[in-house]
Amino acid sequence: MRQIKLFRICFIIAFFSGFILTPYSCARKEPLSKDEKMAWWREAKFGLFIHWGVYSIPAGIWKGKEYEIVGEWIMASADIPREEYEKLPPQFNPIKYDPAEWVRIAKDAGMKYIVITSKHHDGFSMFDTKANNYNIVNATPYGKDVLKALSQECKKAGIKFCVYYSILDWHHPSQESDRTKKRNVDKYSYNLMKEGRKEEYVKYMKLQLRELIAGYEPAVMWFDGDWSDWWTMEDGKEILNFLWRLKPDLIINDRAAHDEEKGTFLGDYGSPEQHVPKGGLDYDWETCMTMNDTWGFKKNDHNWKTTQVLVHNLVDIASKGGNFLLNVGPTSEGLIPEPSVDRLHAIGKWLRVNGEAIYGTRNWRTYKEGPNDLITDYYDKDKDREVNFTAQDIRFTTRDNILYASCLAWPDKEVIIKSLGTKSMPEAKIADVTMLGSDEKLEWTLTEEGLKIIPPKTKPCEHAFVFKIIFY
Ligand code: JFZ
Repeated sequence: MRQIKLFRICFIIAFFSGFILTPYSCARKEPLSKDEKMAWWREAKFGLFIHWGVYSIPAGIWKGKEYEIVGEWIMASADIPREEYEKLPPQFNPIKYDPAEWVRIAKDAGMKYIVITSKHHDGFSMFDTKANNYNIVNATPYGKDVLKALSQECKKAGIKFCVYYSILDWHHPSQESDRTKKRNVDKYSYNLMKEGRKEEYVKYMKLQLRELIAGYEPAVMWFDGDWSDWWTMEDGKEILNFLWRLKPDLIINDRAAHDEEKGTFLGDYGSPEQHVPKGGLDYDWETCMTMNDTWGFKKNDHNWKTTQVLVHNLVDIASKGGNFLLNVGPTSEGLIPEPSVDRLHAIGKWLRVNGEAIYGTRNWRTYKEGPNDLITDYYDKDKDREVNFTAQDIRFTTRDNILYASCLAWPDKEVIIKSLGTKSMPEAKIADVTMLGSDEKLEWTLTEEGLKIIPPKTKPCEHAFVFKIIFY
């Protein structure tokens, strides 16, 4: 009797709560708006790119010869036959891999998301896949799913886990290198699709993408290698829709479906590489960049950008409304190179003082003031990467009624922010001016020429110095 009564009460609660919850559950079925979907990504601003695969074993050198181009391209640059490249996985045993440590390094750097290569152009899968045996679990002595471990650590740490996936595939039997192309790299860059085998490859891709979505719940799918002739805009569109049916809130970059000539793309954001677009872009974008001259580990690449250059890039990118995806190439043992770790730590130190000028900010009416610009790309290895910025070189970001003005050099005398002069911005009513990380009360006056600020006596940090200007 008592049981029946309890049952009846439960039933009544369940019945009425159904009524109460219905409107909410219906609301949840509404498709996410682009703004809702992109909210975390726009807020995040700074992420870690990881290029890791069996190419970290040769590390830029094949049969004693050193190759100029990026480490993850060694199969192409050294023109290594498949059977020979297949000897690498049995040597891949990253016993020092510590995913918790990698996540700690990213977090310490102030990064909010991690994008790791699940399969690069060499076709080797760094995750547990049933699509073939050419993967970390089945083909290496290590035998463990490195992506799974990283995704779990990211979840624990509150960092968004994201994956890179290459459409171009040098190992899949459906594709072959174009032997008519002269340079080794070109032979592979635009693979040919064997007659009648595209369907088989798309099926393979879909199986892998489904595995990635189901097993790793990536927040971003970072495609690459869509430039071969046999891959069309239509193919890209189909893949994007396939993914969004599986995971509606998945953010996808522009590299599964883009039209180089028309400058159009399908997907959520643009992915400029190794440079920061001059005035920014009028859609969501993320610059990906290396710290030295390679994505995948190269033993002899010691051409590291300084922390200062990297902080300046971060500030410049934020001032133009973009995100910064900064790369590391771990070794075949599973270690992130020390020079990378040092720089990441130093950027984190800067962000702990100045993070509020970066995270969750937008670009302001103008992104900069002052004479100098960042160098526009980093392909030229011999070019000096350091720009001699002055304290007049300022980058702006904004949130609510706050304007952040970052000086790219230490201002040892009065700073004049011209964009805020009563002539150029008569409506500006300033309530307060401080410098992030400094307790010193600042003297400031608003004049026709600009906002004049006497900087604090002591530097609160290095590399870039942020005035926080609060408007009424
Ligand atoms: C691609 C990859 O080939 C490279 O290995 C790395 O993963 C990087 C992040 O992305 O690099 C490209 C892609 C496109 C061009 C140049 C390099 N491009 O269009 O000139």
